Amino acid sequence: MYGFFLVPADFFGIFWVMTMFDVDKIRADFPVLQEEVYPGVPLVYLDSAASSQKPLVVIEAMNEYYRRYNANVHRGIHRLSEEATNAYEGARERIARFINAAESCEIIYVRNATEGFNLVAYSWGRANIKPGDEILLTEMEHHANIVPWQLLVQEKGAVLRYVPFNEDGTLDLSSLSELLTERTRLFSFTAVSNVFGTINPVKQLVDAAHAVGALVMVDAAQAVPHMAVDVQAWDCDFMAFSSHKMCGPTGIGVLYGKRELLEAMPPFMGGGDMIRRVRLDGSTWNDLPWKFEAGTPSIAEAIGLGTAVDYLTNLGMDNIHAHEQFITNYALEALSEVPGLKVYGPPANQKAGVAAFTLKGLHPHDISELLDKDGIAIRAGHHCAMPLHHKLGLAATARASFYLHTTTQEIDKLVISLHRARKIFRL
Ligand code: 7TS
Repeated sequence: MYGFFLVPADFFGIFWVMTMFDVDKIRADFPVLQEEVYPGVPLVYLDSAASSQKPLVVIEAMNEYYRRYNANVHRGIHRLSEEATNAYEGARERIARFINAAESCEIIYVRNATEGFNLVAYSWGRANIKPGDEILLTEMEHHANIVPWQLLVQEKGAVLRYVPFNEDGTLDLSSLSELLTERTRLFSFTAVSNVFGTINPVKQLVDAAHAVGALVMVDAAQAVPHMAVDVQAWDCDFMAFSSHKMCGPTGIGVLYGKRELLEAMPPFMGGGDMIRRVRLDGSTWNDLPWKFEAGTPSIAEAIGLGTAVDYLTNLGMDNIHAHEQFITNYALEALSEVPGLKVYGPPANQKAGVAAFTLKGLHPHDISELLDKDGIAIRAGHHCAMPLHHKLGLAATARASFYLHTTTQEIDKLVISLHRARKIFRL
């Protein structure tokens, strides 16, 4: 009798997500999700970790700029240029609010997260890193958060160290106090792994780094699109992310930096817009953020990113995160029923919407090719995380990744298609 009142532990969470978050309505916002990949085969897009799809409002905001007020920014004193400048700078204000930056001058437009890391490595790194200094990374980083530091330490005679990860794809923090010392100048790590999906304890790591006097850079490429991020709560010194993974266009990303650090840093690239005064024998620099934005910037793209931020804000980042947790939980359970399939990374409650997996007897590229015949887009390869795969003894994994528009029906299609792939290969 009492059983009547028993409900699954996550029932209310699921009920809440289903009622508050109208996925069908959201899907209607994305033109590409209405497409068929092959005749009669609708698109099942499970590759948002590589690049997200764009809602119509973002596409139209960029179109509108080109159609109605296309002009360069910060230059002409004419109406179009003023309107373009207002839209470009207005987007910066909304991005600052979105990640709770203290001031909008702490938002530097860059090309992508990769450029954010390179900017800090070249500008801050070359001014501050000396022989014997240490930079701490983790073994689960994307190449964008490894290679710029390798270039820097080679040039400076400095040292790179890495926090290892456990078998379950969480960071092994048992040796953190040996790795993070007074020699550490910077600890740069990802908030969310693009392979394991692990959500790392950012605040704890920031505090540990600050305790030894090191600065912190957070790779938020897989975090900002999927959950509420507050740079002041994290107290990170730098943070980078890409627009194209958060419903915005390619060609633009953000480097966040604390004002006093950015002010003390030399320019990254020289040219127009980043200067205050140029003489033949030398130049002085513009104020933040323009000191780091040399040349004509990606204007339409900044406007598109601003609109993407509005779109995500209206839906609510906590709602998006809750939906993705629900989908990830569903996906991990469904995938566990495919014989020979192994998902890498921690359980769903510690993980963002990423499921990297191998299927015994099938190469990840073959999996991806077979799934494509059913309209299912996943990624196969090392996902720009070769050191992570090397440690696992793998050359590649297949990876399905989820976003605000992913449905349980799409996960069911993925599982049916994987069963079909096993049959074709007589596994
Ligand atoms: N950091 C993380 C954690 C990422 O996942 C990526 C891109 C980057 C940095 C670099 O972003 P970009 O926009 O500068 O290229 N990750 C992926 C991926 O997982 N599959 O394709 C790109």
